[in-house]
Amino acid sequence: MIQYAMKEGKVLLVGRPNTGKSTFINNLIGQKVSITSPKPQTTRFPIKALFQDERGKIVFIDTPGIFGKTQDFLSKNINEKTIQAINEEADVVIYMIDHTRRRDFEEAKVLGIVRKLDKPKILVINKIDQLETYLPQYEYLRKEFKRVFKISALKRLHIKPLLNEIYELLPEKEKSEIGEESIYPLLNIDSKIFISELIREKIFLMMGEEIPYTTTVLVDQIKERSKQLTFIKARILTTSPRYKKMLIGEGGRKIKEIGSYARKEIALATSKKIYLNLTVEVDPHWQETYYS
Ligand SMILES: Nc1nc2c(ncn2[C@@H]2O[C@H](COP(=O)(O)OP(=O)(O)OP(=O)(O)O)[C@@H](O)[C@H]2O)c(=O)[nH]1
Ligand SMILES: [Mg+2]
Repeated sequence: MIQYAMKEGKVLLVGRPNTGKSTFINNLIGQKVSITSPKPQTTRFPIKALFQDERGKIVFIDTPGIFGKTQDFLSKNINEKTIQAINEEADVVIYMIDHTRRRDFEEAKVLGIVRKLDKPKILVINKIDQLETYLPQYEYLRKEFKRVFKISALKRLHIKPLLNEIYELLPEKEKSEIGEESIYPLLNIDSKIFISELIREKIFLMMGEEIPYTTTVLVDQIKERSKQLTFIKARILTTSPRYKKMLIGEGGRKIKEIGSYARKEIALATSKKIYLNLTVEVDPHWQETYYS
């Protein structure tokens, strides 16, 4: 009998905010493991997700987008932690860019970090389904990256050749070294993180520009009331009474909308009926408490 060694390794996704890193991972895995939104820095901590097929196993590590300007505590902290995560071991690095946005100092900052990484790198130009382009501004990168792929993470275009290349670059392993316990998918009713991330995503999608950055979500309780019904208690923390008012909305309309949208998705993902008790609280110091 011929024994084929399996390929196995870690692939790190790096890029400025909003380039489509989380969308790429979700669409590759086939379920939501990392929340996405049109707002920058939706992802706040590295998220690992396991991809498997007949060729082997790949742990994708999604990272928060690196901000160019970091004046506030939260984004400074996220940047620092992301850079730490980037420097941890990975077998392959995917540097993802969004050709629909101009190259600027933020892109230069990320490129500076990527340049220092002594690992096989792949340049991925995402959002090729979009016609508006600044691609000529990125052409110079072709000299630096031997491997360049143009994809659409959203429309799932040209993902296959990229995946083939990743497998080419990964080492062969006689025996799997991946500990399943350390890996999401977060799609699990017991996961407080998964639920708080889904609620946070709805805030990113349903509130104006500044509000999402003033908030975080804590899940206090997940309790099975019966075989069918699960009770969840969660709190949105925000930094000032003014934001609390906006999150609640007139007659409680906004918070109801956020809660209902999140509840439906949690129910769908877990095949359970969900009762979600969602409230808003003011905590001016949540960033220091939960992100340092
Ligand atoms: N048109 C188009 N939009 C995309 C594509 N990939 C992602 N997007 C959109 O780009 C926005 C950002 O996507 P995310 O996946 O949240 O981006 P990210 O890089 O994870 O962002 P951060 O977590 O903030 O670093 C979302 O509105 C996505 O729907 C794509 O291939 N084409
Ligand atoms: Mg993301």
